[in-house]
Amino acid sequence: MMNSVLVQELGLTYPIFQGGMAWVSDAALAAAVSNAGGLGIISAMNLDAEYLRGQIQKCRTLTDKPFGVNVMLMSPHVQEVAQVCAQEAPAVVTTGAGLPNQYMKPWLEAGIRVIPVVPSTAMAKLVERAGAYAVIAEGGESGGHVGDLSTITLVPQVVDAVSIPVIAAGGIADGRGAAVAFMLGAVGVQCGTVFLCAEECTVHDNYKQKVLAARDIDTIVTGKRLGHAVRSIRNPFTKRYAKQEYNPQCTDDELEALGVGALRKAAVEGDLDNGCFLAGQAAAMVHAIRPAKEIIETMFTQAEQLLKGAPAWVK
Ligand code: TUI
Repeated sequence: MMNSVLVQELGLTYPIFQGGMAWVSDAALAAAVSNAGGLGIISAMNLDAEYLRGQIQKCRTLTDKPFGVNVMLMSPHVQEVAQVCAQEAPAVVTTGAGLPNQYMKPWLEAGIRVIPVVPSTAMAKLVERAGAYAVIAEGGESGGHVGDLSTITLVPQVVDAVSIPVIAAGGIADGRGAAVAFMLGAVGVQCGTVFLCAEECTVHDNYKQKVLAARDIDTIVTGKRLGHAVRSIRNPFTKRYAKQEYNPQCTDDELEALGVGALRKAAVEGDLDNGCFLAGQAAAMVHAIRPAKEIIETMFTQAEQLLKGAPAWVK
């Protein structure tokens, strides 16, 4: 078994979070991960507060274990979503795509452990000062909204910059990645892409098939021109988008309009041509649809073996 502050203090069996993925991380997936001994996370994405309340309440009927909520800070509903978090008080709130400081006080007062995703040491320090319990240092290998640094450079720098626990994310899909995270000074990992192919994940089957078919170079980052770079699996949508991104005749508003609804089209409709299939570089390392419990247990059996074998490298 892994020895980690996340296991001791959050009541987990395995030090792994399931990332909050828009249109993917619902109560069913979160409960499956929590029941398997990790921390399941419901994504509030860009829907309203009542959607989130319903998902939290549903999750409570599916598991007695702790779970979390991910607040996407660019959501138009972020104020009311933040309020529902304070009212419903899940064990953990993670945040993404922005600085959460202005929302944190009511969460902390409700006894929630606030764990922001940070793409830099500067942001890690800011949220530490505001009372974050831990940070998730997410490298640009991840799917969705990406920062500039890679996981292998970001994690140790964040570990050195703050005194709160650091969780590593971005590019981790098996026990090798998890073992590396601990070597870099992290106390746990957050994984998204590998859980897209969890049996309990309710995303459209075409999405799972896109992940299963992905090769190493099949993801692409688009959206830099508008200031929010996102990584997804190459398809006709990303081809059209990338072309327009470099077309000076295409206005920013037109570019923005191209992306509207594309996540939903991928996750709910399985629209292979017009959907945006967010996934990390680890997509190519996902080879099967498996129960969440099996994904987690296999990962940590391998990580434990590797870490136990580490002394063999030293004479
Ligand atoms: O948030 C994510 N991943 C996401 S959010 C998302 S929805 C979306 N759709 C279109 C455009 C943008 C988002 C899809 N995937 N991961 C956590 C994460 N947070 N990665 C990077 C960051 C981040 C970036 C900048 C956190 C803070 C930050 O602060 C910069 C600022 O000035 O706000």
